Amino acid sequence: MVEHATADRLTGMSIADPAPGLPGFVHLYSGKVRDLYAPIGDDGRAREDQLLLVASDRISAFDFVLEPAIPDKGAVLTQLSLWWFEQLASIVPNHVLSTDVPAEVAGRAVLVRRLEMLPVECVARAYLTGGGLREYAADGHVSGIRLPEGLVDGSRFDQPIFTPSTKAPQGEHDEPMSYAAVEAAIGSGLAARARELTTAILARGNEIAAERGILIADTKVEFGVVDGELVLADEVLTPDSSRFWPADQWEPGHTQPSFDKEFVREWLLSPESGWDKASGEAPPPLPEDVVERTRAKYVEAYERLTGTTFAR
Ligand code: Q0Z
Repeated sequence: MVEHATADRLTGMSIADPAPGLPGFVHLYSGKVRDLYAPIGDDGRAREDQLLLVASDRISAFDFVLEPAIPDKGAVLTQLSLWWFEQLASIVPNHVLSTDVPAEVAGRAVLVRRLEMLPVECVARAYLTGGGLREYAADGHVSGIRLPEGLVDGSRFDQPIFTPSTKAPQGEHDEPMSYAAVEAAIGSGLAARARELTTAILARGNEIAAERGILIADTKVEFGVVDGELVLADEVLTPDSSRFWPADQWEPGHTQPSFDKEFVREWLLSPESGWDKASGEAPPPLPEDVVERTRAKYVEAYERLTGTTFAR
């Protein structure tokens, strides 16, 4: 088989393969922008205790995966997530085993401990926006938490709130979950710990990011369970798992510009793109300058947060 294409079963035509085969690994699953593999063990079978998480350069917006890819996005997000795991190590242990990965995915893949994952998306919000804002507008509550009157899009909470959601199958949207439903799903002890850790991760993340001119409006984290204790898994505090906002443009009362996808969304919604969001059609390919400026935003987020240069 060729490396970056695969034959279509019916037509025999070559089609783009978003998750090429990796020697020594079995492909398990691909999300919109990431791919999951299992290493093949000495016995020639897929290991059940480890996973390889591979971040691609693909970018999504308005629920579409766009073309072309953003060069280095996968490496920037992987390196940022690894940096955050270190920053958070005194708060929570994590799933990372090794960054020694095949050359094809160097810098954008991590070998991790395969865990029993909580069947809950653990979301914390430090600012009101998105789905939280929609819930608040309906009845003044978010995830069952009564909030003060008069909040607007972009308002900051005194402290992050826990707003868990269901893990929807691919192609469907996560639904808000009450705290009682989380307790019923995983038990009250793990629910309390998940709430405590998720909000602590966002609070600490914002302490660090604020010094570097970035606000983290909200974030989604995933936990596994080892010996009854929570272990932080997946990716953490990246622009794909969180809303990053430029601090100097924060102005409650309207939608805040997205740190990373601002140029992409602006161009797609502009007349220049010729795309009608309501049409249901796939968006047109991004122009080179939008790709380049978007790449620069990911690199800027990485460099501002970590205080180090991103080496390609
Ligand atoms: C993460 C995902 C994808 C990357 C499963 N340590 C773990 N143990 C068990 N399962 C997971 C993890 Cl991180 C796990 N995902 C989400 C999908 C690429 C991550 F396609 N799914």
